[in-house]
Amino acid sequence: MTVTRGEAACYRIKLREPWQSASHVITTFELITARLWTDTGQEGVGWTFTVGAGGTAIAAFLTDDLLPAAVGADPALVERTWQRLHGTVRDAAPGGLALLGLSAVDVALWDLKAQAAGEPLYRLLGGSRDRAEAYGSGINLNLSIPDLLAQFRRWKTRGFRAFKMKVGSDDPSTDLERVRAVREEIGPGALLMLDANQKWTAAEALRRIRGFEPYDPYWIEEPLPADDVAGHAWLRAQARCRIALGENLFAVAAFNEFLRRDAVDVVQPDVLRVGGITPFLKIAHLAESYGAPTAPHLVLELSGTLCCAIGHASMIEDLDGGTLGELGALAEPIRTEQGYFTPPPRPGHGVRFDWDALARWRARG
Ligand code: SMN
Ligand code: MG
Repeated sequence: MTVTRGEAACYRIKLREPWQSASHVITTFELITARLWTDTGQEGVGWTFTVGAGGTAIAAFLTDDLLPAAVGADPALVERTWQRLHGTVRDAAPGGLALLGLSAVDVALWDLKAQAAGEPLYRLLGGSRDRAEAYGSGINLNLSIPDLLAQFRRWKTRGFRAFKMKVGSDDPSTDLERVRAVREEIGPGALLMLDANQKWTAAEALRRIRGFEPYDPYWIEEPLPADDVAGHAWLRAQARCRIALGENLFAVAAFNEFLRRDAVDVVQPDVLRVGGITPFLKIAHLAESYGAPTAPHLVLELSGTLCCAIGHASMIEDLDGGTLGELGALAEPIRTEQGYFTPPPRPGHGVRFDWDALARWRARG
């Protein structure tokens, strides 16, 4: 099987409601797709995303550089192709937009490889389990307490037992009031994760975490700037609370540094940021060797498949309004049931886009 042609597009999907964290106000979800066709008539589909900027540049990078370089590739040799394409993008941009583009191509290649094998992708990648546990997640710092509690009640109705909310309000007492109200709503047994999106200094984070302790957070996510290894190591030792991070790390070596220096408990690689499935698996296996579980960032439809592949998985994130189905991008819905994701039973990753519905959001390609 040989790749004969590729095509990229960027879709700028306007959100119905803005998403707000301690470091974002997001109004547009950019979906960038990469489609590969083969001499055997197969189509492999990959994608990446941004939360508002850079999408058209990624599509241009794909169209002008990455997709032409992928033509002629044999999807069975995905590691070889990844290394070659990484060589193409490495000097132009170490990480960042280039790696997001490479992620889309890598996912399309794995989709083709699994189709050729006639297997759902999770089986080809390791096949550790048949379903993955998910948590309800909201980029919800802007919601009033009644609206926040309504969101949690919707998640409870859908069968979730684990939840994530944003913290990092300017006034610490605002955060405490919100977390207290949520803990009362979900009860003592449910898992509650708190995400600060890099807002604090180490000293401030320690003060804030002490305040959250009565509400028993399961993990604190990105309390400090994403690349501060020493700060996270210090905080983890002081706070005795699980630290989760990784959505803003790009290289396998960066994950190793956090693990090696005891600076993280739960790693959160984003498969569509780190360069695709090929490096994602290396990160997950590396983390396992340190005893750290992997809780993939976002991308429910693919993160679920990956958690069903790897040995030491935590949970996947079901972002309220942020799954491809909720964004109106899918021809066949993929959603969690009773807090669990089950991989689509067809060969490949099984994610089918609704190209006609997407057309109205088209920005470039
Ligand atoms: C998040 C922030 C910004 C975009 C997407 C997701 C968030 C999360 O940190 O972990 O869901
Ligand atoms: Mg986060």
